[in-house]
Amino acid sequence: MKRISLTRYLVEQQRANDSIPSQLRLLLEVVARACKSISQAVNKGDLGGVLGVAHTENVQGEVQKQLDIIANEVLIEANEWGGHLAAMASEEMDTIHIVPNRYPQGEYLLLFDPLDGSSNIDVNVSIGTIFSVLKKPEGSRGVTEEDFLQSGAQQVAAGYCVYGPQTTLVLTVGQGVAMFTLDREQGSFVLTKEHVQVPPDTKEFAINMSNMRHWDAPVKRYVDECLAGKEGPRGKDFNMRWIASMVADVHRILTRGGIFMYPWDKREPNKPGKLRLMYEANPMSWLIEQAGGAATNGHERILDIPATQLHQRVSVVLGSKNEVERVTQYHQEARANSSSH
Ligand code: P6P
Repeated sequence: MKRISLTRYLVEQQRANDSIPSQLRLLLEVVARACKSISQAVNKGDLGGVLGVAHTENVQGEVQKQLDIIANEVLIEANEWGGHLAAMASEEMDTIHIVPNRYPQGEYLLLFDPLDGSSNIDVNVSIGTIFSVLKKPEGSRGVTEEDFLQSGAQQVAAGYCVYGPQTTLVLTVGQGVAMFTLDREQGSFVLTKEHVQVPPDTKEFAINMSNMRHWDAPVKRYVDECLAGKEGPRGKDFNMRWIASMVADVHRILTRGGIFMYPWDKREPNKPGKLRLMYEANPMSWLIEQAGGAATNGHERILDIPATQLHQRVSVVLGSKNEVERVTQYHQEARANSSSH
């Protein structure tokens, strides 16, 4: 494969598929540059004096790490002057950030989790930035939070940047998934994989096992069958991984297959799940689907779930298609049984 830069890839995609209007290409290059800056701050670690907590809380009531706030500011500052965005939304901000009047407003909306996996920052485990791009609804004057409340199927671009042994940007604009590795000598992202495909079957599941006693029956059934291995109903042994960084777990699945689950559990019955729909589940689900995998909340396709709140949460089951379909089928069987009693 040609080792071409992100810029050349986007220009050639534009020429081939007309799927990347120049304003969207500009936006994606700005986001990539912001991820490069975040990577440098993350890589400094203690040397940069940016580890540890910031003694503030975000809208989720989670203690913020200094790097959470730094990453959020890098993305805001990088994106507000370019004229391609109308507004931004972030896990770290209560409400949307409208592009200030001193800059021209564009037609795109950018949503992001600036640094996902924060519990791993201080222990030098992979973390990442997740982003999603929507178009501002036609004809709406100004921009409001309601403009962001679109289903994941409306995304025009989605991706993440994983800050691990390599810094890798993973992106889709609806023409499949491509991966770009940061060449630190050049200071540019270089195409290292394209037409990424998730194997439809897997022997590797990812879930936080410490929550087992709180799971709903279909999830318990699925995991019990994996643990039963060769002698059990699946007739094969399974391996388990849980990095507690969605970006790292999804990157592994895009690279070698697997199933990732953060399901509803009975600890907080009114909370549909832990992960956020708009800037975690939707972008990751589109990437997985674009790579031939599947993503549901146990019952329905995540990308079809209506958005009602900016920070709404959702149950997530995503990865190798045949395994996601099995878990979803177990949920449907359980629902059918409960309604027939
Ligand atoms: P737990 C990180 O905080 C995150 O939002 C995802 O990146 C990750 O998959 C999940 O939460 C980890 O949650 O409960 O295992 O710490």
